[in-house]
Amino acid sequence: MDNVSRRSFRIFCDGLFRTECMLIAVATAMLTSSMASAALREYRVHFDPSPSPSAAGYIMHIGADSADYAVDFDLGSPPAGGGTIIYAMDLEDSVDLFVAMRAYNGVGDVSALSNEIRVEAIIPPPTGGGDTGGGDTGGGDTGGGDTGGGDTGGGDTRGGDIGPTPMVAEVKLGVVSDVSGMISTLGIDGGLAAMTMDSLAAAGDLRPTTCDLDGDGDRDMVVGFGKESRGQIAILLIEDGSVISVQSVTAGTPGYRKREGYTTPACGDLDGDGLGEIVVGFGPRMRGAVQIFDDVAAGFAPLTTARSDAEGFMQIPLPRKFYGKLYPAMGDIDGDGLDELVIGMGRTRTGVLVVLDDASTEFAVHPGNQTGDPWLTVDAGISGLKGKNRTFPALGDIDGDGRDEIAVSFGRGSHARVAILDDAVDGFPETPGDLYVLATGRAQYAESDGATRSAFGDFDGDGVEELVIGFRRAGGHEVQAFDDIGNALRPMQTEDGFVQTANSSAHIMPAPTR
Ligand SMILES: [Ca+2]
Ligand SMILES: [Ca+2]
Ligand SMILES: [Ca+2]
Ligand SMILES: [Ca+2]
Repeated sequence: MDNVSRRSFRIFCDGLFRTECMLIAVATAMLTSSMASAALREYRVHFDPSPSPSAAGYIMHIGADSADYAVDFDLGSPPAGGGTIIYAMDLEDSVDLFVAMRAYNGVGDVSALSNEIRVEAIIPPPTGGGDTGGGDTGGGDTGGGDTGGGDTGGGDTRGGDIGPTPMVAEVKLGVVSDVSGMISTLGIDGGLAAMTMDSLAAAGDLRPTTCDLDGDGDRDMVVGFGKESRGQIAILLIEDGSVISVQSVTAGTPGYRKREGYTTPACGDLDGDGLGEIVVGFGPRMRGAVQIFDDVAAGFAPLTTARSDAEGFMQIPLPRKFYGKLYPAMGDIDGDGLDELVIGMGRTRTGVLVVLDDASTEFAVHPGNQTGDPWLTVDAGISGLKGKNRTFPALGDIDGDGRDEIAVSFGRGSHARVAILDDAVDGFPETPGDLYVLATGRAQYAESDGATRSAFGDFDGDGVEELVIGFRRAGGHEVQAFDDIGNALRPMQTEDGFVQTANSSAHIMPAPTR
């Protein structure tokens, strides 16, 4: 594995082509010392899924010698409902690589290897010229043929000279706390800057979210904490990167605060007046209720509506027998200027989301949901979780059309896949072709843990939002940023999109303040 570095592969399994899954390898050349000289290459490899109905997933094998594979990656299965998988991994780019596939079934039996394709090494450009080199080398032209469980079709290759999109210098990607309770922000160079202090943050369980609470055009932050917080939530108004006001609210019933106490807040403008409201998700003891707090002008008092009581508690429609946590998020999925309320859930049989319309409709189930159920199923092709699916939504306009998409992160065992649902107008959210599944994280993390958190922000200042992904445990010290859809979800800032802190035990929670 020592020589595995610097080349990233992407795999798309596109639901529009049910019988065909495409594998795209993106190879990014490291070109001498010139910053702007990285060349991006994409390799497309098509393969037909195994004809066996018992095939549960696919493994990609890669080696530096033909038929001698040093590393393998469990790709899981393509989403049953269709969609696109993009799989990124870092690989050596100075040697030819040989790639083959196997299918496996639910009890771990594996098929014979498919035929093999070769991905050619990237030939370094002449040095010293200072110009961007790269050219169009690489791009293994792969033959067809079929073997075993997979028919590996021709790999059509695409050259290019596109490097990672640079971010605006002042972008902060997430927050981290230390044992003193200091909450720091992660800059694009991996540096940490102290933002505020909160004794509740000392336990290391931060649940931050960002939005414009006071209508001044920049983002503020709301932070929930773990059990020891007993429902306390910090509200940080931020201007020019500095915290100018700290307020707090206490969420949950007295019994909840005592026994579970942790909170997952979201914020957004539910009534379209330009000021952000706060919605808080809880653990199982709140039995599927969230709590809504009004905006800063109302002193963040509980918001009473036809659906929420005097304390702001509102029951969310739940699948039967649901007994888990709720993870709210907000965004404008229909472009009417009011934010919808999207609720992710813990411990469900499949990935489930509830999408409620804004406050003007009293949080009715959003009409974009045509399923007949109050919830939507999000199938990212993750198998084997057995009732332990968790969905963590985030909303942002990643295609720049003025309506927010929903990114859904999942828990442990999800191979670091993130599903992206198009907005409520352009096919929201059940059209298979509109469900993208983005494979994130380093290959080893995706395999061993795979839990992610997503957040959106405009990191390059072009007015379109990008996506930042956070990990945990062994992956917690870094986040990974992806450019918008118009820029093909390419990595940002670094060639693989990772921005990391020097402290390997840090746990960065994605929470862009831009
Ligand atoms: Ca509002
Ligand atoms: Ca809306
Ligand atoms: Ca959009
Ligand atoms: Ca942008």
